[in-house]
Amino acid sequence: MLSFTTLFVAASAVLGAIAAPTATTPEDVSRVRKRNTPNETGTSGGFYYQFWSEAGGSVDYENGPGGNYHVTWSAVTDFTSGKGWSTAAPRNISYEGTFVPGSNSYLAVYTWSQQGETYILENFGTYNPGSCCGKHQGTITSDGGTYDVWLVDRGNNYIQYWSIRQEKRTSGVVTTGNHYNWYIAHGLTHNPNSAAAYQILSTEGYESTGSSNMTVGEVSGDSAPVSSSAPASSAKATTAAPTSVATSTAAAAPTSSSSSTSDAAAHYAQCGGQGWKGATTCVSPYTCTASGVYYSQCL
Ligand SMILES: *[C@@H]1O[C@H](CO)[C@@H](O)[C@H](O)[C@H]1NC(C)=O
Ligand SMILES: *[C@@H]1O[C@H](CO)[C@@H](O)[C@H](O)[C@H]1NC(C)=O
Ligand SMILES: CC(=O)N[C@H]1CO[C@H](CO)[C@@H](O)[C@@H]1O
Repeated sequence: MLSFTTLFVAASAVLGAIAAPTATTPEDVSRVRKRNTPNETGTSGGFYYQFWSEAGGSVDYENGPGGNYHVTWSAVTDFTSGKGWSTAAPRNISYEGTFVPGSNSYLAVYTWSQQGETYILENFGTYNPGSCCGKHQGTITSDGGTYDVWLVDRGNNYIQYWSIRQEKRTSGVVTTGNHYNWYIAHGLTHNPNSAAAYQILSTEGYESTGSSNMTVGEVSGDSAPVSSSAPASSAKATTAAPTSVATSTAAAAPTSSSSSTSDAAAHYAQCGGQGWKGATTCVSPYTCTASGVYYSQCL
């Protein structure tokens, strides 16, 4: 860990000096579309996961328990990875963890389709993808923040919508319907709810070095929340270029902190509301907080 940190600091110093011109080069359409053939996909801890990497640099992706995944990368060309669902919906998605983005990396609720992509960007590195080549569409106020909405036309009718949160964060709830409804009302040609091949909390690195350890979940107003207590089937995908630095994963199975608390609801999970029959207490240190007659949540 120490050597990785040292390496990361050194690498980001170098990238900081030289990365600006290349980081603003948008990915071409053919590269983006290739994401439809993920190098690895499957189910882990009750969630769909997706890992895709273009050759170049090294990436080490590992599924953890429940909605957890962990990824480290070094001088990659481009990769996307993360956990979520194999179809998109206007879900309320919770996430929390650590994100060390380096120069150009994205932490986003991400959908992919043949017609385009949507990024609800919660955090990113020194490079803001909206600054490159998009058209500003307006702003969305949601989940305690303000998002700048950008449309990026990749050509051949391949459209990206980006919601870029002004207040970067590494945990919270994303009310995706607020974004998708806005996009559709403003002329998005593909409806992510029906067109997307998957919807994940994505950690993406593009010509950068960094690390991310995230846990995703779903907050639902009318059904039991997805809990992250299921024991993990730990799957691991690694790509490495010849010159890559070995990023060893100690692969210590994370302790399942929520499995012993089946009577208490997890962070962000529902814990009350009219008609609610599930847990009404929260795991420490969270408090059951009412946000209306129909819904209380562990915050
Ligand atoms: C998402 O949260 C909003 C309130 O923030 C609620 O109105 C809506 O019903 C929720 N949607 C789902 C699918 O749980
Ligand atoms: C990811 O974070 C969780 C929660 O802090 C921790 O238990 C787990 O060990 C971490 N995983 C890795 C691979 O560092
Ligand atoms: C590491 C690896 O095998 N990466 C491949 C993932 O799939 C893309 C095509 O979608 C290839 O270009 C990469 O080489």
